[in-house]
Amino acid sequence: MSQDDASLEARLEEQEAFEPPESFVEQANITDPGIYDEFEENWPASWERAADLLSWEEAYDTVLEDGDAPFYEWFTGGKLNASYNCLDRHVEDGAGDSTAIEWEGELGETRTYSYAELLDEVEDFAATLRDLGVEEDDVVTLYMPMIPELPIAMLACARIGAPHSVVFAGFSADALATRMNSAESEYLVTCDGYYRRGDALDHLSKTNEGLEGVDHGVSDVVVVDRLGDDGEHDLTDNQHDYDDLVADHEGSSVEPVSRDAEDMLFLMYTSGTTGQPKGVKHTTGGYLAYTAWTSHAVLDIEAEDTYWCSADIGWITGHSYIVYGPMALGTTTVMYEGTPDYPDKDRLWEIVEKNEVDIFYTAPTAIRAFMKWGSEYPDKHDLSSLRLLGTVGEPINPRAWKWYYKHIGDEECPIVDTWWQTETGGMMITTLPGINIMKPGSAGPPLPGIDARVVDAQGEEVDAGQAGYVTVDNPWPGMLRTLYNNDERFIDEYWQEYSDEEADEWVYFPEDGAKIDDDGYITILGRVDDVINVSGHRLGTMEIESAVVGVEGIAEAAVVGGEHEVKGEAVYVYAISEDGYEPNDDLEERVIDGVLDSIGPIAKPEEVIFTPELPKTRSGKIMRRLLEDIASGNDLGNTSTLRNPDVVDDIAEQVSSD
Ligand code: 6R9
Repeated sequence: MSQDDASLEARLEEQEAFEPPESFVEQANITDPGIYDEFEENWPASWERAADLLSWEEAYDTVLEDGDAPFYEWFTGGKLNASYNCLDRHVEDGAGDSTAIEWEGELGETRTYSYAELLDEVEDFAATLRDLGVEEDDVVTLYMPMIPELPIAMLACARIGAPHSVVFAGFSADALATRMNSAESEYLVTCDGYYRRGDALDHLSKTNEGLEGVDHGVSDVVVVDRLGDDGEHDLTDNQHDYDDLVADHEGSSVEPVSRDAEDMLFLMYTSGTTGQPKGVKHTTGGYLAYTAWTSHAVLDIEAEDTYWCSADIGWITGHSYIVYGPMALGTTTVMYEGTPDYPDKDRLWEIVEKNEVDIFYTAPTAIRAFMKWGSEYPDKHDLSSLRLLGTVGEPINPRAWKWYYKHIGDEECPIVDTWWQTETGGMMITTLPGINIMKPGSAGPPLPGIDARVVDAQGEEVDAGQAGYVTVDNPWPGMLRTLYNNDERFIDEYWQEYSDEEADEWVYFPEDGAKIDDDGYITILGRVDDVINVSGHRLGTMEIESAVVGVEGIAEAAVVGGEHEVKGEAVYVYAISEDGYEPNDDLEERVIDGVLDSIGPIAKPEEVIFTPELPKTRSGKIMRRLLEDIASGNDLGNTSTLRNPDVVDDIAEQVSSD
């Protein structure tokens, strides 16, 4: 590292607030700070601004219908079609030739779809689905990896008014069966397989195993041939080859079905505190308006942009910010099939350079991996096309934020740290990149029109600096409408905690801990089950984690509470050392000092456990609950759904031998 670099690093490390770069502000979609007041003063009519980004077949007559709260309705009386909004209208406006999807397979092959071509594909597949017997309101399950047929199938479903339920391709056969059973879904679109680190994965066998667990009749299964000669392709009687079916429907014209604003667009299953996944229901008008609006206001997307969200479409982030939001705005959305380190650790930066990506949106866990691999990988590429960076999914520690800011954004790109959930449909707490100062580690203020607060257990707003819980006092268009077929659980999970039912005052509870500063910036501390209580003091495990990963030589860490006789709970640190650093007593000492320095003696770790990997869910979230059980010496139960189940035994052995 040169001396210049070293002093730059030192300056960055000290800096706690960052102004949005001038070059960004000059061209930003939203630059008037008056937008916050405007939303508040005119609420809920201010949400018309979001609805105005869409083309409505029939105008809505009410912005917000709150007569049956918390079963809110948005833009009632309005009619529209999501596939029309994401495709036809751009073609009608003369943008048929602009690129809709820029897809890259893991082996390096590419496919480009213009908006006109994508519309053709969607119409052909919509005609196919209809021919198979799919009717309006039938739930179609899509069990597919990151191949273009996935967004095509989603938009085809939307076109004929059949809600889709996408099941992440990395989920197990059991997960597929559970979701198809819950949604009583009789149609499935899947594929023969896909590539991971150069290997052809067999997806069809897993699909077939899942189908055995479906307890109602499945009419038809459509199988995309992704692998060609690399995949076995024996189909049963009700299974059809995608290409054969579509060839029979080539050139079809399928009118977009007119949907009520409140008609279901899709279901997305997400895990809850209990075993049964929750079927989160999103609707056509409110969801599409909300994702289009946040794509415009927060991601600063314009039709001319090339935009890349590296999430998987199997998660809500991919639904909202690969498919619906960006396509409603007519932008070019990049899709990548594979892993970021294949064939080498610069794969993503190669894709950014090649496609001249303007906006890049990813997860903190990915950024920490990039950091661990080292800046030589991004340094090999020209990333100067980038103008905005985003993160989502978990808190980002300031050190990773600054690395992202410097090594990917070259200090020229604002970073939006966007807090939201499957249930919220779109972003809720984040800076507006052309307006707000950025504070690494803090997501920012609630978006205009979002009444998010940080409250104590009684629902009273906490003072600046105090830990509390996030709540949202007013509804918003992108919110879930209910849990599929389970209104009761919907109320229990999200509204019971803070609402006053008698007074008809409803407060949404996302189950996240947070604190707020004097400027109204909210720092998310993690799920409330991650907040630990040490000797009567409430500590955010994420806060401690941030301190740990701030220590030189630590790449990644998870902090949990383990049961403790005297303190109630004690702090356990699981840490991965950076390449080139020995996980020895000295490093342990420095971790403990780091925590003491940044939080205080109350947070002093009981134990620091070095491990080569952390147990993660398939979606890449650290399984903190499991680490708590290890720390507490509890029975670990079934760990087979983890991405890396083997690591659990190794860690448990270390803890018990200490
Ligand atoms: C979009 C998505 C939701 C949970 C949420 C929170 C955590 C998401 C975050 C964040 C801190 C952020 N989360 N974004 N925590 N900062 N910017 O991830 O949806 O999979 O439903 O997860 O993720 O704990 O409650 P989902």
